[in-house]
Amino acid sequence: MTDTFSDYVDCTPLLDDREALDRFYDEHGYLYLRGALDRELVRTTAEQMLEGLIALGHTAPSTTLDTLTIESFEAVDEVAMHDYVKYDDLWNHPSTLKVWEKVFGEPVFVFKSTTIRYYPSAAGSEEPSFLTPLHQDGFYIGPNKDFRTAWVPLLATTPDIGGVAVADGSHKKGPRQHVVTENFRRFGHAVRGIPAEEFGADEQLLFSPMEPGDVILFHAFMCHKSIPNVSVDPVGMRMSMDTRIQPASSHRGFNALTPWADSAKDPSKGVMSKITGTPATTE
Ligand SMILES: O=C(O)CCC(=O)C(=O)O
Repeated sequence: MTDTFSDYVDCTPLLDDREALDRFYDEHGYLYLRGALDRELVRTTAEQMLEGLIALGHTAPSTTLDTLTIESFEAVDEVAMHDYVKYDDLWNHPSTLKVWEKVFGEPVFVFKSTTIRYYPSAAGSEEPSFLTPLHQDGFYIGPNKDFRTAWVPLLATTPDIGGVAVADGSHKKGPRQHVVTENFRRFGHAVRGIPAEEFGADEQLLFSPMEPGDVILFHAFMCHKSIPNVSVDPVGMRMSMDTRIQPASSHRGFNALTPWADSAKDPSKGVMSKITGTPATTE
């Protein structure tokens, strides 16, 4: 695997060309749309995340989005944070739904489960274990695999602030083997990722700086991973969130129907069964 990145290709010009949009997605497994979402709505979501971090005591009340830093992601009560960040208002806003429907070419259903990320700089320390190893969301989420992940920055990202890297066209090989990776842990459990030998030397990782209003959507079998926040001068926060979207007519699995704060509670259901290795009673 290489750690040098090429840029995502900007697919915004294809948004009104159904055939070209689908052709790009089928070939590359992602769509990167610049400035497609309402920046004010994204800003409001960022402010809500800040409000949560202030209310839970992780930063001073006078902090602004420009001055925000926190000591530690793990010290923050992630479940409590979900009460502050009204992401469904962004995901399901009529202007946002229009974008999703253009992308899918049909009515959509946005998953109730959203992951919110507020990562301070880890420059000079070990790579944080809560980041994601190379993986496919289709390994963790089902049972139907016709969903696409939507990943949005709430603050601008840079190569130092980090974000998500996707492996161009990697969805075409279908589901891959995932094995326990001790370096990456969630809720105290080692999570599974794609071993280096399963990832071809010719598979190109893509990463681009993103602005609030941008979104990258990618295939359930797209191989992707976290890029850590190692920002120094200036030090910045990585604030982003991601959900999954599927055709409205498709089956709705456990993660589609269950808010993150509830799905995190039961190790036999949804993504938690994959993280803990517990046999799934419900996917
Ligand atoms: O944002 C990240 O660090 C990783 C995102 C990710 O793995 C996902 O959206 O499935």
